[in-house]
Amino acid sequence: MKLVLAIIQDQDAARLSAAFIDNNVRATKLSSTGGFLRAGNSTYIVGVEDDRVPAVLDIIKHNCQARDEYTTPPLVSIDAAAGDAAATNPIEVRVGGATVFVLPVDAFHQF
Ligand code: 2BA
Repeated sequence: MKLVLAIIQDQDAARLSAAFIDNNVRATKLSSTGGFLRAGNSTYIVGVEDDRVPAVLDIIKHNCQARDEYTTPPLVSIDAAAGDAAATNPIEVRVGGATVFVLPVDAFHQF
């Protein structure tokens, strides 16, 4: 058995949840926050038999799309001693459709 951890954009969550249900994939959705953009995203935990991992990855791949987002980096200090800081220009980042980890599962219990 494997544990698939998939971090996706919130905009794709409803579609992905529906696709999991349609394909009889059991999943748990967590609300998460990206460390860089500090924006909300969604993390899915999916426990699945080894032979179904490729199908689960395929569902994620086909229901999550990459998008360009803009973020403003933190103020840059130009004279720390004087406490001066300059605003920085927004930068564009390409946020992936999905960041996915596949982990081995030692044991699975449901009580
Ligand atoms: P965030 O950390 O908010 O990152 C959003 C996007 O910002 C990233 O997209 C990437 O394009 C960019 N980015 C992240 N860190 C950066 C940095 N230090 N310098 C420049 N640009 C940076 P993705 O790579 O597609 O990641 C989307 C989300 O997936 C991330 O949101 C984070 O929540 C998660 N993630 C990505 N890689 C991860 C990892 N190795 N471990 C845990 N979570 C990860």
